Amino acid sequence: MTVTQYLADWRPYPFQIAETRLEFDLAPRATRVRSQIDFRRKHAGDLVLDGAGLKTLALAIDGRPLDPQRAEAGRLVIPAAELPDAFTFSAEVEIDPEANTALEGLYLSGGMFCTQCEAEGFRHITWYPDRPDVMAPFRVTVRSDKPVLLSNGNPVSSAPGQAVWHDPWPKPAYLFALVAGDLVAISDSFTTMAGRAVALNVWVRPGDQDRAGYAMESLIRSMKWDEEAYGREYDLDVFNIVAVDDFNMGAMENKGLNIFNSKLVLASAETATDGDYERIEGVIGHEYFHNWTGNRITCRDWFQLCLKEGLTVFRDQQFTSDMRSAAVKRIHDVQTLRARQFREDAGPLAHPPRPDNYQEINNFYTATVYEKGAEVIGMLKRLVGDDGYRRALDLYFDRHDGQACTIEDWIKVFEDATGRDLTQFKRWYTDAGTPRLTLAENWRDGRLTLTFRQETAPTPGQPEKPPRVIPIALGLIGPNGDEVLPTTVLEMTEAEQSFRFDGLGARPVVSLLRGFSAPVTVAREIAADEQALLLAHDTDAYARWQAGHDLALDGLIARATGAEGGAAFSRAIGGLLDDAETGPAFAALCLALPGEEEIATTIAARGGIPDPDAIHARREALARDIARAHEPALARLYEVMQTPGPYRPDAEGAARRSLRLACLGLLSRLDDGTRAEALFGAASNMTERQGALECLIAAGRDEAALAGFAREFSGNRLVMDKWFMVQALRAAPERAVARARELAGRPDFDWMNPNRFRALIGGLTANHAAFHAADGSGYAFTVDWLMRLDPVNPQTTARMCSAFETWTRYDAGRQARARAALGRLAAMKGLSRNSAEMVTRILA
Ligand code: 0A1
Ligand code: ZN
Repeated sequence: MTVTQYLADWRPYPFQIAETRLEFDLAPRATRVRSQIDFRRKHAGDLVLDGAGLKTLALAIDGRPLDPQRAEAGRLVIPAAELPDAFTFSAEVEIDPEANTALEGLYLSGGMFCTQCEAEGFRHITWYPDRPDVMAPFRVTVRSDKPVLLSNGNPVSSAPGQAVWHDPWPKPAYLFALVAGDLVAISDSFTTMAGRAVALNVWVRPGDQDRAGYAMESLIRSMKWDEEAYGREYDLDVFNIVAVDDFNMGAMENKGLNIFNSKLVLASAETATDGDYERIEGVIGHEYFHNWTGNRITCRDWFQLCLKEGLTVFRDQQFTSDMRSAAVKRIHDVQTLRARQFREDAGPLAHPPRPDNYQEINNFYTATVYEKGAEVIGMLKRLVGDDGYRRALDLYFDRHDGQACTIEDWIKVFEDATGRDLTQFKRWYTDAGTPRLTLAENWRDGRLTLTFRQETAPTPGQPEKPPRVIPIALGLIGPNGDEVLPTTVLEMTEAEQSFRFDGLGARPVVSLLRGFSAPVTVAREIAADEQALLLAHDTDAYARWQAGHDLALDGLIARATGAEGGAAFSRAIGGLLDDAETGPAFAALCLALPGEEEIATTIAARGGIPDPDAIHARREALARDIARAHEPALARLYEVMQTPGPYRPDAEGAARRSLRLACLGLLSRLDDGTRAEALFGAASNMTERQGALECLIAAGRDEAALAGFAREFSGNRLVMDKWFMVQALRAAPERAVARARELAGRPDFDWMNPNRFRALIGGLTANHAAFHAADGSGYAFTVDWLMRLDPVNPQTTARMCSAFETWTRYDAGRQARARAALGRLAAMKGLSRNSAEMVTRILA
């Protein structure tokens, strides 16, 4: 039976909790959990508690036993008539962490006890009001023979076999955490702006300490940044981070005890790439920033998820821009948004940043809630200005500290702090779909008239799309490359709207949507030489990159549909390579051709049917043409961009390596991987190692390199994940499915580990032409594995179903094969609620 939850059905919980006390006696097969919860009545109503998979041994109210049989599947209801206004509910339950392969609640990872309670994991631990608007201080006793015993808050006492923790800050159950294991810490301390000392620990398995330093440095930078940028100070005596190998997501912001997927903690030059380092810094920041945006102020219900996630992503993006290059970060974020969120918004899984119904909340940790949620905040900031934003955030923290809030509360602080009416703006939160902005230009007697239209296609459940407020940042570039109008923000509020610019000498080129000022797609007539002018002269880095990217995309689409294309892009690359040394990261971004998925998306958006094989072949051909046309410059840059001296994971070094690898990628199309082989043998860092390996795989010259890599890193799970991933992702499409199948048969394909599963199966689904192989082998292989994983780990299975969200854009043959594969999954006996919801929506 599927039950849909509706936002409109939310009702306040009848009770508040004065304190929650928990005692754990940990054992792999039979952990005992004793709870005491002090309830006080606030409103009329029964006591309703959530529980899942619990063996209930005892229940009591104020010490008077209740029959444990009263617990039904999933719920325990005690009628109001049986309850005084203030009472203590107690329970004793038994749970089995070792059997918990879903990694939700209390489970074991590599012999270590750990928890994951967001969104509804706590009900797998004990009976509780498992909803984010019920907040309580927690006192937790952990008994175990493991040497390190951790929970939220401050340590009260610690002795061999037992530790007591107290978290004074009221929190919902989803922020509860417990860890018990054989762990070692690297430790440091941070003095807050008020002068309080905070003990910091990053806990890892013995032997991993030498790879935890960067996580610690990132934590310290995050704490300092949040004080400087938002005036937010940390509020406990200790901050613990624990790295675990088995984790469904990236990391989790449990109060004072963040739990991380080990791939977002552990890094060394030899084992992690520049991208890994940047992600570690960003996610450490993200989870730390949640302490204020998520923990001190949390969500009233799960429909409001983007209240904490959109804002915290926005804050981590600001942090990374401040630590690294703002321009490069913005372009990366736009790339991710387009690749993941625009794709989601254009298909059957489209939903607004604040949905109003769901079946399984774990299916809503999406690019829309996270990344679009962040874009919406970026627009708000642009509309109210930096000062308005700062005033609104100060008011938010002041007004709502300690509360569980809604998007309405969030919008209200902006209205109150700035005096703006944000009624229309709110549609960004409630409406799904990506607006398509079209621009028509009229030039006459020194006057440029820009007429914009906005249109949003219907999305599931939302046929009508009224116009939204769209901040359009633009500038004007004269024909000689000079900027004749600096960045100006137009506020579009109507379906169609014109803006005039007078007194211009010669017809300028519009540099549109500077800084990607709104999450929209743009359709405009622009000549290749105008795009080249923007690429050469625009003052806005994002708009420059976009101009080059559009040139490449137009060329690729012309080719993919049979025509010649890409010559203008190739010419523009010439100019770019000449001054690549002054901005290597930017040059690398421009050199990277649009991916096959993006080409397919663009073809579909323009009303065509993408042919994955043709897209692959023509993209390869353009890459080869560009390499041939610019070989000397690329070869020179490849040499010049070496980074001598010891590896440092900073933005500068990363920029040089990214340009070097972009050159190598193109050159490998000419030298059959000769340079890549040399680099693979000589590289002392994983960035170049992996970059070279990817080139060798694409060139089909990978046997020795892969064998050497596996020999060297067989003991390192995270590095071996890369080994699995790059093969599935980079193998030539005609070989990839067979290769993935072979890899899946290896004894070290530990598929119950989410990282390993995602590496191989996710690697293949991201190999566009392989996943969409015309014979359906990519679809069938993927579904075989999803069916195997679903009973073990529904969350990870369900998330990976989104590989199929674009299936209707392909030809009839592929559609039939995708439908057949999805049909098998849908018909599977005992399919989880998580996957059932995904497949139903995808097939709808
Ligand atoms: N709140 C975390 C994300 C997260 C969500 C669910 C999880 O388990 C199902 C785990 C982590 C974040 O935004 O980082
Ligand atoms: Zn988050």
